[in-house]
Amino acid sequence: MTEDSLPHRLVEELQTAEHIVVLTGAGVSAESGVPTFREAQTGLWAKYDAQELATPAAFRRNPKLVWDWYQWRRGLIWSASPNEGHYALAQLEQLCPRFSLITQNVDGLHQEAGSVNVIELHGNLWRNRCFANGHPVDPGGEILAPDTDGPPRCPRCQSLLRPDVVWFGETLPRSSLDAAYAAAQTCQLFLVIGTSAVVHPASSIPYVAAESGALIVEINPERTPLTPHADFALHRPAGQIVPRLVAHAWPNAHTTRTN
Ligand code: BV8
Repeated sequence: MTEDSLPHRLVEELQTAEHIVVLTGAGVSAESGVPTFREAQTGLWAKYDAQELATPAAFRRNPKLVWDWYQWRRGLIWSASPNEGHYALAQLEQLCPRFSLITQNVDGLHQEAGSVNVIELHGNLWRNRCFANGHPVDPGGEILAPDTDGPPRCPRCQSLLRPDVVWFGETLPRSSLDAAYAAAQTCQLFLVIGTSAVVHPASSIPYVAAESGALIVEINPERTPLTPHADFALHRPAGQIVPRLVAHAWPNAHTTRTN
């Protein structure tokens, strides 16, 4: 494949697949200016490893530190907008007969771009729940409050609030994981976009699709452990390549973007 050409067979597969499934990771939000999970954290957070902060133990040890880390991320994402890759995936959902979007991201940018059927494996950082009992607490103005003296308390049980995300060492929501595996087992085309493909159990889902006979497409500027197993590996940024794939497969489709 030259720098600019797209594999013809891939375009054909997009046009003929009954069910297309996409699994995204932080790389899909990179072109929106949201740092990926493994990029060196900036500023205050440079000395922390994200993987150390996104754990129940870290929250128990220092709830204010973890809460402020999420407030910092919320601020970054608040000022970010979906990019062309997000919008192209929202358009793809409208164009193919059956579509499932599975995301590891917690930023909500897929939904903001217009994606409807989104399976959030790791939750969503725009929601809160209480640490002790999981009471959902609709975030009010505090969602973007600057550094406070730590997390607010649950109005029902007074335990500390935490973001409604899945931390390392916590199990994923059963319904989301079951839906993701079911989609992987019934699709003809599985696109893996913007993920380092190392976090379990999300990283096992493409292999379930492959075992069920789906074609695997990886879109990532870097190689990952999945690359050798992909039928197509497009080492390009998602925001560049996904809109081109959609435009080549559906040349007469008009973009549905409203802004
Ligand atoms: C669990 C929410 C039961 C929080 C996140 C089996 C083997 C080994 C380890 C384990 C295992 N089973 C469980 C584990 C432990 C652990 C795990 O997987 N550890 C890893 C590090 C080995 N898993 C868990 O704890 C899971 N729970 O399994 O429960 C259990 C528990 C303990 C032990 C056994 C069983 C829970 C995992 C969920 C953690 N929560 N997020 C928050 O966000 O704050 S994970 C978080 O990290 C993200 O959600 C995401 O999933 C992950 C980061 O991955 P990526 O999205 O891929 O992002 P990353 O930065 O890594 O890569 C970005 C990629 O984009 C790069 O490849 C880059 O090249 C590319 N890119 C950059 N720019 C672009 C681009 N691509 C395209 N276009 C661009 N422009």
